[in-house]
Amino acid sequence: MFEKIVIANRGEIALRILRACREMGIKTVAVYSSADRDLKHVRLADEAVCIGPPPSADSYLNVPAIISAAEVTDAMAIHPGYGFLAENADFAERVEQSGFTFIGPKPHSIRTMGDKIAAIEAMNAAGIPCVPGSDGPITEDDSNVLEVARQIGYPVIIKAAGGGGGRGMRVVHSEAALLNAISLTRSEARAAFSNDIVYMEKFLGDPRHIEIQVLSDSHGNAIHLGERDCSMQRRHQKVVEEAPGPGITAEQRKFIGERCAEACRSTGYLGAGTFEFLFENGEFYFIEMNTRVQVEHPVTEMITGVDIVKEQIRIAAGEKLGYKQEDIVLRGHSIECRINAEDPKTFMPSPGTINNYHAPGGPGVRVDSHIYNGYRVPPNYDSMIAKIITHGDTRDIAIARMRGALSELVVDGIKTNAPLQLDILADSAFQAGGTNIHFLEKKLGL
Ligand code: MV4
Repeated sequence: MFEKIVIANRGEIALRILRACREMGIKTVAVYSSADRDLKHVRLADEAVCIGPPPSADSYLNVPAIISAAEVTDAMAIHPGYGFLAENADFAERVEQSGFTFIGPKPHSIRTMGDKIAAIEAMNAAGIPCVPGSDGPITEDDSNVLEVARQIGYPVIIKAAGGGGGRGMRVVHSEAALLNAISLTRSEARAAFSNDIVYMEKFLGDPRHIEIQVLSDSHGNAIHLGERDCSMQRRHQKVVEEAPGPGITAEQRKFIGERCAEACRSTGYLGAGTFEFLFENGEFYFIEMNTRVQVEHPVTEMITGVDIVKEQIRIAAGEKLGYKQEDIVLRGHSIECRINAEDPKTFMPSPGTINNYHAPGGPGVRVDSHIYNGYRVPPNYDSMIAKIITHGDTRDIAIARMRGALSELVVDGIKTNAPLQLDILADSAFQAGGTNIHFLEKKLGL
């Protein structure tokens, strides 16, 4: 096992990784920007190294600074968390070339999944159901492109191979609009991702976003931990997540979960990963794979009892998975609400000093947060300041516990989206379960 790990991230996930390390007897090195000297995990870490000024590009994305922090502290591995360098294949490669272990998949897997066309091709080959589409890049042969779209049937969606997470997409409703839409998406993709390769899929009108969590070790063992429903989102930012997915049957879970685990085995995937699907009319359609630990991993931890971050570290150290598929038994229901430092109506960021903080508690309530009384939320980074996670034997109990937890939460001095979260939880459609990806934007009148 590693003796010392560099935590190449900030905020709640850095603290989450530190807690896993502490339990495992691993020493920690925090790397932080000059805006983040007062982060909770920086104080708790065994060592801390300042890696640059506040802008992410000069600190949390500064590859040489992070690798030298590992060198000067004599660490053995680097955990990237989520965001920042977590899905940067070149970073993973340079970490390994410098003699450290990257806690995540091999650079090849990260690179394949970063190219959305290569990802779909690999997943098709591995037996994962995908959205009907162009099966590769859209060509320059316009008559062929029109024929491909006719075969798929309108509406179709044009996506950038270098995009993902909702960036670089355009829906096309008719043949008359197709070629122009492709040109526009190409130009935008060229500017945004320096890659103008685009592909086409059937556009699904009102799907849910269901994702499967997997763990895969270096000894050929892979398991799935069931699904999460992340449909409650606004502008591709998830707001509420839950596990299991309302209405997903044990048979559907086994069908898609086993295919994902088998895809991990056949592609030599290493570590934690998430297969993202659109789910419509009882069918799963693969769209992307995330090769990192995700923000919403706690809901899966709550219903499975598996510590996903500890498993990531154990797998990276070459240990065998601590679980077989039959060991994974789902218990109860879990919901996560992301608490952001933002205006609940305008969604404008609301950085500043938290002068009074009371965390909720009680049975089935977990709070993953780095904030404390007197903490100043810097304006430079993502506005998420806490995740409230509840668990109960039933979805109704998890919802009741979340409504209680949100009403107990006090964060004075800045605005938060807690009022929006309470509105969502009070909504009868949310309470019924199974709302789709458009529900929240419609509710907000967008
Ligand atoms: C789609 C789609 C409908 N049909 N693909 C957006 C994020 C990116 N991961 C894929 N996205 C979508 N792909 C087809 N063929 C609708 C979306 C989409 C979406 C997906 C998941 C969660 C929220 C979303 C919000 C808007 C659109």
